[in-house]
Amino acid sequence: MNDWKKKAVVYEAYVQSFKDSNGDGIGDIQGLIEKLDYIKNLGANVIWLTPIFKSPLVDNGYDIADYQAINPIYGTMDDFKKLLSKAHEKGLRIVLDLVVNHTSDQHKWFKESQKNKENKYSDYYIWRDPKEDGSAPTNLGSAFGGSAWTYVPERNQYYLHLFAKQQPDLNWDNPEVRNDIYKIMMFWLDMGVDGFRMDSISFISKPSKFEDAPLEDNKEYGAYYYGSANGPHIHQYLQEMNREVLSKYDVIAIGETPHTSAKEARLFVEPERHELDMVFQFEHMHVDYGKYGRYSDVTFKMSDLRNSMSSWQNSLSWNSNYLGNHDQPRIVSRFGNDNKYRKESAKMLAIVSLLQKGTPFIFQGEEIGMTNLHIKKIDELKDLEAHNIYNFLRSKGISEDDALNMVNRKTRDNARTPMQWDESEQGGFSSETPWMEVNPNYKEINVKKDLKDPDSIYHFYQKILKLRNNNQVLLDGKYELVSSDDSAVFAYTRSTGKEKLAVICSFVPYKVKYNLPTDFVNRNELLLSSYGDNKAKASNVMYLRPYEGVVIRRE
Ligand code: ISL
Ligand code: CA
Repeated sequence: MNDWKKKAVVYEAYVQSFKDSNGDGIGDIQGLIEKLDYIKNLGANVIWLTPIFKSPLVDNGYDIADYQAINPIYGTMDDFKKLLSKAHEKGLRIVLDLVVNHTSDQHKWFKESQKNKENKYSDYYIWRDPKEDGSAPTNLGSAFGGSAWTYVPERNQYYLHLFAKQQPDLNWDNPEVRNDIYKIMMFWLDMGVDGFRMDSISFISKPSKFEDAPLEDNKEYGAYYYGSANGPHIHQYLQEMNREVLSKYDVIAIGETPHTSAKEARLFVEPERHELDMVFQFEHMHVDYGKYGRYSDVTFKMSDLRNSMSSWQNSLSWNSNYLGNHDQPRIVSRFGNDNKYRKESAKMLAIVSLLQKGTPFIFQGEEIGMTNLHIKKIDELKDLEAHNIYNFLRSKGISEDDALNMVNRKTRDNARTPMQWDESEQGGFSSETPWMEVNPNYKEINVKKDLKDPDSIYHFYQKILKLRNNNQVLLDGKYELVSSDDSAVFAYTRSTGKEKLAVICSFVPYKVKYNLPTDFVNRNELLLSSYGDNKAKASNVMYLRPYEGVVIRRE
């Protein structure tokens, strides 16, 4: 991996909720341009934009109707070019979301494809005949609920959609599909875009023969990823994409790979395979899954989080380090404490994740400790996933209150509320009513406040990123877990031949005693503490305050 990629620090901007520049309540490209310095000053140098392309927005833009057109609600192609050049002037790179496991059903390819079996696009999607009784080819369910197959009378066939029925899956086995995708990629790369985050990329290669999936817990449908996660030709296609496109540019390729084990993930990212630079894994996002999967009323155990993150650190030479994104709850609400210790735990979570080996990813709002939204009525939620799940939970006899609580903990809307810029109405996000309500705590939690306060979460992110940038050992150094039997503290070291740092993080709301790793005893220097003060050198024991995170150097 070349130097700039190693030093990349990625800020994920969920565009429609980042900054509205023209008062229509929707974040836009111009708004992003206004805030480039904000992102740069934080210490990020790459911005990943969630999809900004033409889309009917059934899944907030992850349903693309034209890959080469900007959705007018975000601005124009000229605005985008301006963003690109302004960002480049400031030394910031721009990464786009490439959503090519599926398109929107409004894409011209699909509109043609569904007409009959004889046109140029008829084989662009995954079409299968009904069963003899006319029912769907298999029991596969969609990720958002219901069957993954939808019937189209014109073809007397079903098409596959792992996600919403308005998101038909592309047929990557068709070389023309792959070619068209490569052309789209080159269109953006030739314009100067610096890389892609590839949505759901582990699902692109489908099984040649679809089969019924085993049904768990009297569910009606089989798991959506059954047979499609890491399908038969996935690596052949990614190597082809690398050969045909990526290798010709100096760009970054980040794959989103749900339902991929660490062993399988190696095949995507080990450099000699010439596929992608890194992947987003999901194992550590499953630490609080329960009987109802993601939407269960379960709280994570720190040791599970530690084991999962460490095993990925040990398995891959480079990781994408993240705790949250636009699909996940707010990290301080999920893994920290969004009440009394919001500030302390937000800082600690930043240390624990961003200093592991790999690329740090910061999702907008994490840097000021934004929290989950606690809605009171299901109608207040926007996300289609939340509504489907709520109905499913209710159908299983779960009470309204309990179902709402389960959805509140995990709904993707938690991450999608507008960015809280200041204490003015609508949190300074927009002059009008935003497309989605601002979290009512915006007067307490906002950027303006954090920029003023030297002890803020924002300023602490700056410190962490500076530390990473100025210490080669944090870029290249080996990751080693210190102890795997401590229930309160997640500690690891980063080391090269001569240098060694220890990152020590408490996950509990009280003071804990921590015995230093032997080689740090009596010889350590404090580089960073989330409590900001300079403690006296620790001899062999450290007393960590609630949610305290520290970085020490071996002397
Ligand atoms: O839903 C999941 C876990 O709760 C994941 O397994 C899911 O498959 C994965 O997060 C895929 O997400 C991406 O593709 C979706 C889109 O809705 C998400 O916003 C995007 O990040 C479909 O394009
Ligand atoms: Ca706008």
